[in-house]
Amino acid sequence: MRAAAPPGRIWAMAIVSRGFQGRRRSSEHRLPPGQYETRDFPVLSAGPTPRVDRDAWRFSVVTEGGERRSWTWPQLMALPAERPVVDLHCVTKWSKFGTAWQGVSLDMLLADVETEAEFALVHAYGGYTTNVPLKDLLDGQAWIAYGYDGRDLTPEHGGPARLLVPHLYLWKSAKWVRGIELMVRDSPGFWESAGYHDYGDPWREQRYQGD
Ligand SMILES: Nc1nc2c(c(=O)[nH]1)N[C@H]1C(S)=C(S)[C@@H](COP(=O)(O)O)O[C@H]1N2
Ligand SMILES: [Mo]
Repeated sequence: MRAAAPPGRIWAMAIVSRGFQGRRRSSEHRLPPGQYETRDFPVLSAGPTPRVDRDAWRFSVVTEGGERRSWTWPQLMALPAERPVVDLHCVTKWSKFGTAWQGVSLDMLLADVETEAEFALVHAYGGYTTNVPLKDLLDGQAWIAYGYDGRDLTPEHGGPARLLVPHLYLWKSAKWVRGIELMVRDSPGFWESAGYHDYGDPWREQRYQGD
């Protein structure tokens, strides 16, 4: 019998579609341990904001064998864009729910790259680095994001483009991203070398080494 959906089903669908506007769960359940919710979008940068010209901008992937693939800005723009809506969690304890981005999935950029590497060191214009296991950049978990809230990503927040890997603390989402170095062995980035956790899962509160 498929004549009518049971009332329970209709109610569930209403909840689900509300979720796409950004209130999927009550805020306690969206908030990892030790975090608080903010509506602002704070800017956290370890140094000055680099101004990167789109004409000169490149994004490169370099394998453990030294093979390089690079994309210019028009080449990035020509790739299919996704519009992830995600919660952000900064290690300084603020979380921001339902942020709306536009960017290219790393699945797309890494699809033709042949590698045995299990680790990635992400490099940014300005010299910032951060390490992420390669598998955390795949399967719809990470993007090269160039749009935020329907507009171009501003330089303060990492424009022209930043990494977005929202299931890890936000220091992993390198602003002004310029490339990914694939590595057979893990190597710490900027904050990881300064005592922050190698992996940085907010739900396991992996803030510092040893957490
Ligand atoms: N290149 C670069 N990326 C960076 C940083 C940085 O200093 N340089 N700071 C990180 C940290 S600690 C955080 S919390 C987020 C902050 O992103 P936002 O300024 O857009 O909020 O960017 C991350 N990415
Ligand atoms: Mo941070």
